[in-house]
Amino acid sequence: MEEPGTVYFTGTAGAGKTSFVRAYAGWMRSAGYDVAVVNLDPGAEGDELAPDVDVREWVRLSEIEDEYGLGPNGAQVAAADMIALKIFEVRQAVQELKSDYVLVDTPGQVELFAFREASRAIVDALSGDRSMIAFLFDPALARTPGGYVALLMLSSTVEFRFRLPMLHLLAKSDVLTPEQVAELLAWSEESGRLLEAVTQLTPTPDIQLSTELYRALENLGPSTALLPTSAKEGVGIESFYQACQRVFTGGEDLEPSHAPTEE
Ligand SMILES: Nc1nc2c(ncn2[C@@H]2O[C@H](COP(=O)(O)OP(=O)(O)OP(=O)(O)O)[C@@H](O)[C@H]2O)c(=O)[nH]1
Ligand SMILES: [Mg+2]
Repeated sequence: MEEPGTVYFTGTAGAGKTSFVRAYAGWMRSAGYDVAVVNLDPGAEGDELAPDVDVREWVRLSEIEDEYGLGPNGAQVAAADMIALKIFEVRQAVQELKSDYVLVDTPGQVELFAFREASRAIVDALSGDRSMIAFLFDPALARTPGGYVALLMLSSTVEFRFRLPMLHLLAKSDVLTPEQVAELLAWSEESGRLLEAVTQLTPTPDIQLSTELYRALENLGPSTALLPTSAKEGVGIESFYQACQRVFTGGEDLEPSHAPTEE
């Protein structure tokens, strides 16, 4: 059997990861795709995601906080180590579903997820050859040039840590005006537009640092264009699917008989 196409959804706390996974899984299912949703966030509250495999069955943040007297961040660190110890059970649960696609919602604190060795062990165990990361840009952070550069740095760090192909999504694009969305797209697509914005709009004391950071990113090579999405309004979902397909199969559909409907 061909390996499933696995997508990890990451981004800063509250960027919209869980909402997007939910909306995307709903769209995929209604289009006839066989998809499994995995919750890797031991601190997730609520069950609106309705994951098929839920790491909270093995490790729950609230229980770790109580048992070890830890705060939320200390508990997240301990939880990542505990999940790593259980990861082969989690992997077996995912494999038993035999799904064509696996969508993985990750913990809110991206820095805890990205920097811990345990997370790398977790991602390594769950990833086959067809795995990628979707990094969600929170519009509240992305709309200033300095914030946008900072998110690019963060996404590059995540890409560097996990060494998987990455797509950049602009989450919650419905909270921005069309002009603001167009400006962010220009920053992501047109060489020099972001630098221009950084030098023109950043408060003077921050210009040099933002410019240097921008240049460091530029030296790493071109980054992927930003894809505007909205879980709330169902924007960009099909485009995201197509972008994933290009990463997984060079554009081929896994199930041509289940062609998705137009957005
Ligand atoms: N307007 C709008 N709000 C959204 C959208 N997606 C998510 N939100 C809101 O943004 C907040 C955070 O959404 P989540 O999906 O929980 O984000 P998350 O990244 O999973 O959050 P953590 O796991 O806590 O880091 C919630 O109040 C959502 O209702 C969207 O497309 N548009
Ligand atoms: Mg979440």
